Amino acid sequence: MTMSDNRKLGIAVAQMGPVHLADDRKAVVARLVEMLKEAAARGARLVVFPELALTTFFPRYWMSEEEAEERFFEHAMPNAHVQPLFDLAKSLGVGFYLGYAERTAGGERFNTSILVDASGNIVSKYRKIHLPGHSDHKVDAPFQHLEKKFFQVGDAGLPVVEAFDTRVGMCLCNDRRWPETWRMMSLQSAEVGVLGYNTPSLNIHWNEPVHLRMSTHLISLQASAYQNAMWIAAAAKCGSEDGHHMIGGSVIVAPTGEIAARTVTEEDEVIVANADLSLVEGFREHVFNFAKHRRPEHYHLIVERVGAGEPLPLKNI
Ligand code: CDV
Repeated sequence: MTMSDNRKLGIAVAQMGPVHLADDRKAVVARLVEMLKEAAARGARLVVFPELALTTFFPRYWMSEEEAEERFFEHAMPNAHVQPLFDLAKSLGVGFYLGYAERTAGGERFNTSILVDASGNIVSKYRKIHLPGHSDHKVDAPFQHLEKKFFQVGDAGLPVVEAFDTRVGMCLCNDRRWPETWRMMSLQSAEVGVLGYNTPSLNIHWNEPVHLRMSTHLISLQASAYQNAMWIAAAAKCGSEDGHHMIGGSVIVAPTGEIAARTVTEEDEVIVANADLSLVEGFREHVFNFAKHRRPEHYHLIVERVGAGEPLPLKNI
């Protein structure tokens, strides 16, 4: 594909290595600060951090909701722990995307992310919609996946916001596996989708071979970037958190479906791409010109049915 000089956005993904139970917020934020500095020095204007970036991936542990709130949730954003990140971003003129566990003033709990612009203002918030896992205690399992216990289903939709001279859509982890996530973004003309994830290498829900964890992750992102003609920037928290391994494979994917940048470690690592946003326009004028080619009158089951059901009656045969 030919690239144009017209519309470029320096996007960085700041992958995180493990965050252990013993690691405090101050130490974690210091790591984020270092990666933000590196990303800015390498030309990024937007830095994408992982889901639940400030703590270990705590839904793997059985505990009461009250204990989880006390240990792992943020009760305000920004707060004293993350303020250094906001201050640095503002002074460097760089924005960021950050996932964290949110406890609202009204006592609700969400798996949340925020988009912060180059002036240090929170310009959008997302609360995770596709919550995987379970709410009961699986006593025989090697670890838990308690997102359905600790979090409510998000109530902020799939937001797309004008920022960084483009439109940015936000989502978290399991959302990437659902085509509806990305279609909701592209129908709002998002040109960039940002994603943070924690993907355990073992899946306690079904016996999925370990190698498929990486391939289903990449397939989801590459297909979604292409089919929705958008850039996707995806940041992992990975490596072994107190013996619980999670995949890396943080990527920046172009609207061609090609991987423009990919991490090679399971540690803190910054990757950068100078994303040509005109690629989005090219696809949307031609093969994925939605206004010309989509046929929503034939898609009604997508919003009418949740689970799979019977085939529709045959028509005009
Ligand atoms: N944090 C996640 O949403 N993780 C899921 C796992 C449980 C499959 C994921 O889709 O990666």
